[in-house]
Amino acid sequence: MLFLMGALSAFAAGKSPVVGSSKPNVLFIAVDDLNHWVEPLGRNPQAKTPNIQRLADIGVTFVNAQCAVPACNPSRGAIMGGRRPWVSGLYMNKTGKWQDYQKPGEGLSAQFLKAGYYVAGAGKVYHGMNYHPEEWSEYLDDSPYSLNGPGVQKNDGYTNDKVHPDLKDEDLLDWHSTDYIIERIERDDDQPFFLACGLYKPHLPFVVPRKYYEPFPLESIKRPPTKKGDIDDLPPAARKFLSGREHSKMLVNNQWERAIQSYLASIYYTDMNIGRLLDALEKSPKKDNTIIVLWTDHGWSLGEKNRWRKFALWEEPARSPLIWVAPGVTTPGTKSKKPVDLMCLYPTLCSLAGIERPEHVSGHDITPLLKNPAADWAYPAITTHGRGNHAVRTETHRYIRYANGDEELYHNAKDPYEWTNQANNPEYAKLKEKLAAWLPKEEVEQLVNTKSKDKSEKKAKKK
Ligand SMILES: [Ca+2]
Repeated sequence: MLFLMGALSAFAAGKSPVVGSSKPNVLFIAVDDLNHWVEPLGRNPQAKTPNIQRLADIGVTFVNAQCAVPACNPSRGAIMGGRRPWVSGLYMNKTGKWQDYQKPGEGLSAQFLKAGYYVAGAGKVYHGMNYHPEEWSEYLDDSPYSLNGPGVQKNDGYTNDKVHPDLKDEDLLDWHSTDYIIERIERDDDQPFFLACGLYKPHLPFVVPRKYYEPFPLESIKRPPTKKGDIDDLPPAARKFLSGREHSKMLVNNQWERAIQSYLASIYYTDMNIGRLLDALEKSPKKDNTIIVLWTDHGWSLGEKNRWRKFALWEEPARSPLIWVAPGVTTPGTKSKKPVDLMCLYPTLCSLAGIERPEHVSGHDITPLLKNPAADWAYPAITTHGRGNHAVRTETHRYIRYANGDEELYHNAKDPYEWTNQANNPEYAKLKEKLAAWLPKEEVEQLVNTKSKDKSEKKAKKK
């Protein structure tokens, strides 16, 4: 009866009594291959990300956030589906489509849809630019748009050689994904929204309009710090992830600085689109009732440990920008040093919106850290790259163990680039044991790599 009276008085005041209208909106920003070269994390002072900094200024930045998996397909599958690779079996980019591991209705957006939200998405939220249609009210049809602009091929790589002189902001899909989400932020209705904007850049090829290169003249570009002999103390299992040939090519062709320049330009372009989303929300009457979360699927190496890209368990490929704004919960401009991994997204968003968390969902609800970034936190962040290979990251250390038992241990607080593997130092034996206790006791099998299976079948047929 009380509820009915409330509804009637809302009518009298000229407001429509939409059920759930007090629920917070969610602006969910997913960025592809954006590493910790963003201003609030400060890993590379050359980077320009004024809008990501602006977001950090109104929220809480997690300075020790780690991906669940350092590859697009399994990272996104784990975050959006709520299952770690060792539970789902989705370990790598090539272990099948994420849809094979997640039934419609199990995903994060589906919970918001069921709770009465308007749920729309654009761009790369899941890998492969696709989604379960049942889990969204609407999704941007991206078929008219180009990922990289006219004339650019997927493998056109690391430098700006292929950038068309007249390439414009709106020639790239990300511009349109951003527009699509802005249009929905601006809608004047009372239904709460969950809007997911999946930005594809800075993913390769590093091709964005020319103006984004201008603040980064080639002669000013500095390489990240490296140490001669850094990789000499890596165990055999770790060496598989070094991709040395790619780095040699970079050196032979004198392209290291050019690649860094192009990555910085690509980040700067992405930051511009994030700024457009923030502008729209700032102007909206909904801004004080909208949660914002910015995350990236994993980090990226640019020559550290003589390697490039993601696909490894070290700090560069595993550390991920993660920033939250939750009105009434977070304090503007704060930082949390507590280690969290991106499995937190699903349970935390459910918790903040008062939506029941499905039973299959793992990961920690980090609401206590959103309220108090220095709150007691008992858990490390865990990253998995292939069955049996895991990193356990605390506020100060990283422990890596591979399927064959090989180990690495780094004192990140003293050795931020992980140059000195302390795994064989007896001083750390107890710490290693403590961190190893977080590793999964059982892991499901990895399905056969569908591509290599095709190849081996073709080979067998040829014979
Ligand atoms: Ca080393």
